[in-house]
This record gives sequence, structure tokens and C-alpha cells, in this order.
Amino acid sequence: MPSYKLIYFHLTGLAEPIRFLFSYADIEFVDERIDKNDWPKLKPTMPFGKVPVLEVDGKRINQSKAICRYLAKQCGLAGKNNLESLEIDSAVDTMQDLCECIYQNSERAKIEKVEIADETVLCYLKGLDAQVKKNDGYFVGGALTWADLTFVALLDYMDHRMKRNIVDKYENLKQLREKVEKIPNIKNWIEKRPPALYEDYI
Ligand SMILES: N[C@@H](CCC(=O)N[C@@H](CS)C(=O)NCC(=O)O)C(=O)O
Repeated sequence: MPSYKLIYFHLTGLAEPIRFLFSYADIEFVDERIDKNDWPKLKPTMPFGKVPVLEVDGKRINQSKAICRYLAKQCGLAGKNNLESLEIDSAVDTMQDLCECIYQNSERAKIEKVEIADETVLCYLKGLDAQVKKNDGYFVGGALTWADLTFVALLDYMDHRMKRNIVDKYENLKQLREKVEKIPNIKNWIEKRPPALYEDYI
């Protein structure tokens, strides 16, 4: 097994799906969290100046979804066939669109001092909820995949941005969250993970 170091900020955000996968698979990793003040100095040393970055035996790899896919393949969460892998990628890209929408809406609300617009957000949640319903309680193929871990891992960030529990009114997403958060290795990770220091970054 290679040695792994994950580099990100003191946040859940894009690194949390990766941390969920490491925890689920019981793979040891160093969870390095950069102090915001050190970022200007470190940014030029990261591929494309962005994090999360995974060091695999010292080699730095960027792009959170590529990293998740690599880990998911190692622990049987990448789908039972090529079509399922495509469906997982598609669901995860939709989650990224949702995150982006939440980020844009919450930033705009802050600047314009108005309520966070949620029409598009609700449209995404409705669609994702229907997908989980159709697939017997999971995003793809009626079984746990990295799409499920990714969605639940991103909820901390999305809830924080929206200032509420965004899946509260979506029974299938709510149940999925409960199910994933009850997986012993995930539960253990959530209990021991350091707090997200949103106020330092946002
Ligand atoms: N597509 C990339 C996006 C990476 C990204 O935008 N990272 C942000 C943090 S969430 C970052 O490094 N921001 C600091 C900066 O741009 O200086 C991924 O999924 O890893």
C-alpha cells in the first residue's frame, strides 16, 4: 500500500468525500490541513495552485473527483459495470453543480444582503431525491457507491452555506444520509474529525 497524504484546508468541502473514502476503506492517510495564512506561500507548490491534493508516495495529484474514483475502485464502490460507473460519475457531477449553485447563491445573498435564493437548489434536491427513490435507497444500482459517500460528505459544507439542513424535507436523501452516517467507519470518522473552521475562510 502506498503512503498517502491529503492536503486541504481546515474545512470539509472538496476534501471530505476523499476523507470518507479513506475512512470507509480503512486506509491510513495523513490529513494535512493548511492554515489560511500559509496558503499564499504554498499555493505555487500545488499542481495548478489548487487543493485538495493527494500525495501518493510523495507524488502530488490534484482533482478531488479523480482521487475519489481511484480510491473507490480500490474498495469496491465504483459500480458493478461500466454503465454504473458512468451513472456514478453523472450523479457526482450533478452534486458538483448543486454545490456550485449553492456557493454562487449564498455569496450573492451575502453581498446583496438578501435571503439565499433556493429555487434551483430545490430543483436539484428534488431530482437527486427522486434518483435515490428509484434506485432503492442509493444513487446507483441499489447499492452503496462513492456517489452516496460523496453526497453525504458534501452535506456539511452545503448545509453550512444554506444555513439549514438541506435534506430535511427530502425523505430519500434524509434516509440515505442516516444510512451512510451509520456505517461504522464513517460514524467513527465523523466523531473524530477536526471541526471545519468556516469562519476563517468564508
Ligand atoms: N476541480 C477541483 C477544484 C479545486 C478547487 O477549486 N479548490 C479550491 C478550494 S475548494 C482552492 O484550491 N482554492 C484556493 C485558490 O484557488 O487559491 C477539484 O475538484 O479538486
